[in-house]
Amino acid sequence: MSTTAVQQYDAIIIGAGVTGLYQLYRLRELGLSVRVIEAAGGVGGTWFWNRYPGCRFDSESESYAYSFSKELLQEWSWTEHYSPQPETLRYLNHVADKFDLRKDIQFNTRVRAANFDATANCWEVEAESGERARARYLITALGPLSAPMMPKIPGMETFRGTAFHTFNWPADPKGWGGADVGVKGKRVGIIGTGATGVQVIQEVAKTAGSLTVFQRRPNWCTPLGNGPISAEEQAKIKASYPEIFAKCKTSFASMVHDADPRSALEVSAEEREALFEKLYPGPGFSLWLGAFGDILTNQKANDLISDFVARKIRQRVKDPKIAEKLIPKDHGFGTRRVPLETNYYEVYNQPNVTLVDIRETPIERITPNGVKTSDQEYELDILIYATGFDAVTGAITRIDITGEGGLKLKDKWANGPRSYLGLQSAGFPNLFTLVGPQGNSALCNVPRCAELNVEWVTDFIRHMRDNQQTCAQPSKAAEDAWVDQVAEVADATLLAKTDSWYTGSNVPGKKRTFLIWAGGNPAYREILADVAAKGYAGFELG
Ligand code: NA7
Repeated sequence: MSTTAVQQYDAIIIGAGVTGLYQLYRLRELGLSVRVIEAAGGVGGTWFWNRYPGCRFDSESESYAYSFSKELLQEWSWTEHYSPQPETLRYLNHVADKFDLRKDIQFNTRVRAANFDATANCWEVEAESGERARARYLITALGPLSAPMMPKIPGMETFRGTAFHTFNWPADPKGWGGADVGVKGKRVGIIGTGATGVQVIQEVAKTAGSLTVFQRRPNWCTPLGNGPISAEEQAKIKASYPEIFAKCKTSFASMVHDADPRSALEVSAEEREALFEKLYPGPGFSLWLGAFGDILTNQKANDLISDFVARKIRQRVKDPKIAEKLIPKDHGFGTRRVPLETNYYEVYNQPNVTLVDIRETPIERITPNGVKTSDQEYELDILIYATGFDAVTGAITRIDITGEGGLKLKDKWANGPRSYLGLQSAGFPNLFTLVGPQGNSALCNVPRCAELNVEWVTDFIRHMRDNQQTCAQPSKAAEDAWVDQVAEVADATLLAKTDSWYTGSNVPGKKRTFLIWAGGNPAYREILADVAAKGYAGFELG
């Protein structure tokens, strides 16, 4: 972007993470002039920011790789089955270099606003610096979890130690990971026990003098089953990429795990227990995605698996009182995102770790010295907020997006997002929201659903060009029907009944609504293909 002349492009992509990089590659291939605008100082999105110790994939590394380049697949060797953040960031930088993507990316530039100019049929994007640029197509590639959320606790600004959100963990100036913030021997507090908290707690507990975990609600965590990839496994992975990606295409969450099609209620207790035992150690989401198909739709089936995982927690945590605090009582297994772990529960057997249940003894304020609950003050040197994100919609609505007739996207979405296919919203022509709300973004192995989104949008833009069309937006009827369908599909699951970031209920004041397509990726893929085959049915093209 420029402060002098307003630069014009065919497409502007916001975000240079996994999705944005691939969209840039595809649109450039199509011959479009493209500008990617990125707030960070480098590529990588979620992997650029989340540099906290313990941050790693919950997807199998090989299933997370970009699938579009055979050469890339063969030259890159993942070292662990669940890649740690520094390696993933190195991978994404390798991709950016290999395909010469950086030349079209403007870093350190945060988009403040985007306005649709109906007369010129184009979007004008404005950065926080005041710089502007214009393009026919505006594509958000912001990721579902990129708007970090700090809690509002009285006194936060008075804390004299070091405090930050996990998303903003300081970078190691000499490497791809996080800086050593001096946890060793120190008094550390962590607020939050979601997937992030569970990862960082295990690492910090290794060296902290004392670690106090402030838990509001526990989650059901299961073993990751990580390990190094041997030379033999590496060769096998590289020889079987087509099968790996084919498998992902047919699985619910675009992962290598497939649910057992039987009901948990139709098999004997012994058979059920044997399957749970087999899947519990991992790898990855084996138990969540590989157990019986009805555990996320049938309360009785869910009770059985929840009871199994509760027993595992009781076995692993020595103090029965602490074990009970770590067992969720307000939701069943898998109805919120399952954090994966290696020794999470054993951490609470360590003498340097304290679990504070803040529903029993709420945090009253942050003091200059630490955290004051209704029970006592915990003195801390470092306070880590693992408090999550304004997920799925937050990163989009934080940008002041104005469509036709002055319509603001955040006003339109005030009662929940409204889109067609998760990709466009009526009144916002030529704005595409990749891995956005009501799409397949977050119940998915992100690169797989990102590739699906990117390839579909690229084909759509090609179709428009080939048909001399310059403007696309969904009809109101198509959008209304999709909003209803997303709700209906979600309502058939136990996930919609549970408070989580999937429903937006983790954000104070956010309208509770299921934010993502919960019908699985094979169905979503089919719907997208069908819409395209019918000449982009449901879209108004002009
Ligand atoms: P999550 O899963 O939203 O977890 C956030 C955690 O922070 C969770 O335990 C929250 O408790 C807790 N939290 C949030 N606000 C507060 C306040 N105000 N006080 C105390 N505790 C609070 O975010 P993550 O970053 O762990 O994971 C997000 C996704 O990233 C994850 O699912 C993966 O897909 C990757 P709560 O449960 O709301 O009671």
